[in-house]
Amino acid sequence: MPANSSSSSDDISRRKVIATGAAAVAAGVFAGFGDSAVSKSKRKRKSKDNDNDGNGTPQSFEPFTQPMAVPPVKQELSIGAPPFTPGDVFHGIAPEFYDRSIAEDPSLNWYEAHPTKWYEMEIRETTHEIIPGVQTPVFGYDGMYPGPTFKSRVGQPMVVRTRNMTGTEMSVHLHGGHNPAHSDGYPNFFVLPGRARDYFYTNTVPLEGGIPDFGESPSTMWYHDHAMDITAFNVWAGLAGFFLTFNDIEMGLINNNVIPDDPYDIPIVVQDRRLNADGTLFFDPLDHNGTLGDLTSVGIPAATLIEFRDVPRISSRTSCRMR
Ligand SMILES: [Cu+2]
Repeated sequence: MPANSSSSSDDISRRKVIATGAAAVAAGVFAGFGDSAVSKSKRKRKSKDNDNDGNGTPQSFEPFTQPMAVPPVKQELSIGAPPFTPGDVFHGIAPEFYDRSIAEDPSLNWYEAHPTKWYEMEIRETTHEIIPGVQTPVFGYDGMYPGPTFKSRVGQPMVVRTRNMTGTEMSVHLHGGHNPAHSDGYPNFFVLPGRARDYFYTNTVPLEGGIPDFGESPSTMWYHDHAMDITAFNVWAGLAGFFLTFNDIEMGLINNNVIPDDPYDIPIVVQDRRLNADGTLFFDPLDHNGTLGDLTSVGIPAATLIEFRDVPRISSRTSCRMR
């Protein structure tokens, strides 16, 4: 917890505010939430503000009835020649894009070896069946929940033009990446509603004591929202996806059929969620202990079934708020 986080007495007074019926107003002012169907879900509150009040997700369903939805691999627009003018958007592009020697050990010389991969991604509102037959308003990278899986190779830079089609400010953080500040998803380095930012991912090798540290460069990473004050809700509402980085050794093993590639390399995310009676996401923005879900899912939907017989390789991530 940050040093300036609320004390328990603050917490109590906040709960009194809720008890007096000002909760919806407080929640709206609290983080400048947008007026979307997704955002409205966090103003819906139970009669009690305690997550553990026993009023869990009211819908019933039979588990293990749905095939698991595997997020598709994100396809690039082009490799090498840019399909758009880099930086020609409201939020621009990192200066490191133009002077790559400050983003990478020049002796590695990867930027000439591996031409830039170019992508475009939209953050959109959509609905998703977390419970079969129940349409839940969510946010989605490319309108998907979870987002598409990026596959990259160590040393090959990427530019992801990310446009925010929602009414809420967003910031995309590549968790585990070593990236320029402009592209790192700092909480107030927003992608404002209707605007776009060119995220420049160097996929570089960090220097440890001046020496390239290859240890963590090939990695199972994930990208997720990181916007100031509303990260928890935005991730809860669907903004997370895989970002897998491979190096030459791993790619050699794949190419020699030692370890599997698509469709047998399956990233699995474990998430918890909780729904209101109308199918919207339950969320309590004033509970700084976090919102706990009572639906635990491997991938989404919650009634997921996956056949392991043909799946010898699983990448996993937990994306729960309190774990
Ligand atoms: Cu993170």
